[in-house]
Amino acid sequence: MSKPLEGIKIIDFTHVQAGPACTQLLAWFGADVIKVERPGSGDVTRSQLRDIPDADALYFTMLNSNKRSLTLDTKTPEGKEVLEKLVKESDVLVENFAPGALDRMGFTWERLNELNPKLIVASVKGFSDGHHYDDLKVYENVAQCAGGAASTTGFWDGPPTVSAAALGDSNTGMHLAIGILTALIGRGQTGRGQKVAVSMQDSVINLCRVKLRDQQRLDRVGYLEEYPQYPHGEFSDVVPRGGNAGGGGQPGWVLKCKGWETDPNAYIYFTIQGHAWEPICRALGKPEWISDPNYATAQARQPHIFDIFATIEAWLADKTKYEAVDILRKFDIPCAPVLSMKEIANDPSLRASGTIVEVPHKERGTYLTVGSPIKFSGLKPEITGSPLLGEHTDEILSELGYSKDQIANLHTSRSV
Ligand code: CAO
Repeated sequence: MSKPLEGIKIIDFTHVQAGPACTQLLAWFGADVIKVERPGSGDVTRSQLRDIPDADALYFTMLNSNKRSLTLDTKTPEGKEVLEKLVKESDVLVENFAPGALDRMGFTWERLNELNPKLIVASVKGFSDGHHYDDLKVYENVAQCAGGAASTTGFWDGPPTVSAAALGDSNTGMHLAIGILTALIGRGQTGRGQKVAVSMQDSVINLCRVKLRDQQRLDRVGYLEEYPQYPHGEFSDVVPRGGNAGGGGQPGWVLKCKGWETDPNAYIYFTIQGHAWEPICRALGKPEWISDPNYATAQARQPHIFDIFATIEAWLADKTKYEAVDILRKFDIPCAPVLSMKEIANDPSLRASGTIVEVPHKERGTYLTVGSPIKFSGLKPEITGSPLLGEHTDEILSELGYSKDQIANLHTSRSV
């Protein structure tokens, strides 16, 4: 099966998570992604949080599948020359170095554009260009705090809380991938490359747009009826943390199921969809609630929504989370079990769909990773293991026209 991005060559000058998540996605869909890494050490994640001594850590392997690895010291004259050759032959350069690092290396946008006017130069930074924090180095949780996610996540009586989901890192990488594909289509129209920049703060804000919605509603009316603070608690002038409340017009909460006393994940998420009220009442064995004026409308339910959740929890007390969902799904009620990572790793449906895949690796044997969450009718992305450090150095150099002797010299000078 041919892959849509076959023929697109990408210089993957990325590290840690935000950049690698972007280029990995493009590699799945057929791009030739050449990961450029410092000789000797490589991407810092190769050795971070290792579970097997001396083998590439899962942090690296799970973000760098389907790529080739070229070791290159881009600060030596020989290394710069190799990079320049690569730039002339590539379609995209992706980087997520600290602000100014690429310029300090001598590869400003102007220089790259001069070397290859068709090149798309894509960058992740913590903050956008011109922002008063644009000189900052940024990691995941910093972005979640600067992007409004932390102030609106967690419980009202606790501190701002970050999410386990990589809203700052992988999410930014996904935004950048969209930017790159857009620029590639744009290049097809103009014949010219361009600079594509995505900031981690902006990407988090983009996912927090419903909280900006809430800020404006709060400014106007002084309360937010879908938050647990309504109607009994207090609102200040900023969007509060709403615990596990549903973020839209459908109230919901995480509810205890059988075994919650010992199993930290024996819970389901239960949504009270307005038009599903009748089936909910039937599922719970509370048909009298259907026409009771205290329960019949969403507005009537809101003041005592937590009493309703308590009644549902009483119904759930003798049911596992799976049993509960199996009953509720028959009534068309939007709900799901709270799944642990262990359950996700072993879920047969996720294995069958290719969302969780086991891939071979030269040092590790096999490892589990997340495959493409995007499914196509005409493409089945095949996930391959991540490359060892410098595994493809000689191969890539010879593709660039270097002779065996020249490659040997580059090794001797430690430029590759
Ligand atoms: N050859 C030679 N030098 C190389 C090289 C190579 N192949 N690859 C990297 N380097 C150099 C860089 O040029 C830089 O050198 P200078 O500081 O002398 O300019 C140096 O390595 C360190 O790069 P860095 O500053 O990007 O790395 P760091 O570990 O200090 O910071 C991070 C890491 C992520 C905080 C920073 O890169 C950053 O803020 N990136 C942008 C935001 C981002 O993507 N964050 C998400 C990370 S995922 O959680």
